[in-house]
Amino acid sequence: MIKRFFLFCLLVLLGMNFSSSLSAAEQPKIGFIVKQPEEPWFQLEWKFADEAAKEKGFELIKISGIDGPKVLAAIDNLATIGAKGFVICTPDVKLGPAIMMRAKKQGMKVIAVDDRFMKAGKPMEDVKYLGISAYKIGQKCGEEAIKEMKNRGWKESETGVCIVTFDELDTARDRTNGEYDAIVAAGFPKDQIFKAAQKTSDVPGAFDGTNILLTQQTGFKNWIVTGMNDSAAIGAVRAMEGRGFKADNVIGVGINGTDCITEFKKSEPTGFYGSMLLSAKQHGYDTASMMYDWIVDGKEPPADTRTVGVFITRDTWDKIYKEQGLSK
Ligand code: FCA
Repeated sequence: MIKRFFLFCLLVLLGMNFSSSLSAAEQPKIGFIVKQPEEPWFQLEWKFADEAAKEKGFELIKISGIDGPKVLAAIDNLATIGAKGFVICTPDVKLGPAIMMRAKKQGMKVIAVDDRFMKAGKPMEDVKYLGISAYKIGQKCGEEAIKEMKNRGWKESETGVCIVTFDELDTARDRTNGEYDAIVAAGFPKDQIFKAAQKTSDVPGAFDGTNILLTQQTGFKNWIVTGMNDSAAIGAVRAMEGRGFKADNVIGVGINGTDCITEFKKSEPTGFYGSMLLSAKQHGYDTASMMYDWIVDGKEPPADTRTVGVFITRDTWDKIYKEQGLSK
């Protein structure tokens, strides 16, 4: 009897060992390539994708793909180690066809996240995509900025609007068009709304673009600044500070709600007023999970998923972060 019991235990233990080593070896590998790994937004996407990997049991390979050659090399490397698919926020939407060609050659599945692939100036609708409801989110930024302008009792005639634009990118253009339209819809004079083009979609790009605008427009006491994301608004706020416009005279509104937390945590408020907090969890966790289900169960992801956002400010972000399980 005792002998039998020990034999049973031994078999159970062996079985456990065997099955766990088997599953480790058989865990599918999934790549997650991002264009700007230094942005907190992309770090959060990765973090949530990692959570999906732990829960579902796959290996997530996080790769920085800052330009075309790096992305194509990353796809080849992923194929070499046996990955069957990847999620990507491409550094350039025009790389879409080249990425798809390489993925096809390597027999890999692709989900585009955040930035949609373009071919001959049109979105590649045949590539699975998860992105934000860009225009609506932009509109909300415009509405919130105008609301705050009214709260502060600023005179319209003394206020300029600076919209930092990055028109090469569809999702960016939709966002800034939404911002512009909402501000115009609120009755704000069109000739006091200015676009400051970004050469690069980062803080220095927005800083430079806004500085150029500020050398041309010197007559305003107050400024509303907004753009495609937090980096755009932060760059513009820094340029404003350089010209003496501080928190009391600047309403900066961003998008992402992730790259602006350092602004909110500063002991004194800056001109960065608020941001549309997007769902990094859906962008990271959901896309990675969809890729897993596609590879393992053959379940195709939806063709086009759009996510929404919620407005946060220096006063509300902490509470909303806690509610969403984002606080550390
Ligand atoms: C783009 C932007 C990011 C983020 C994302 C949802 O990729 O560059 O900052 O806003 O869309």
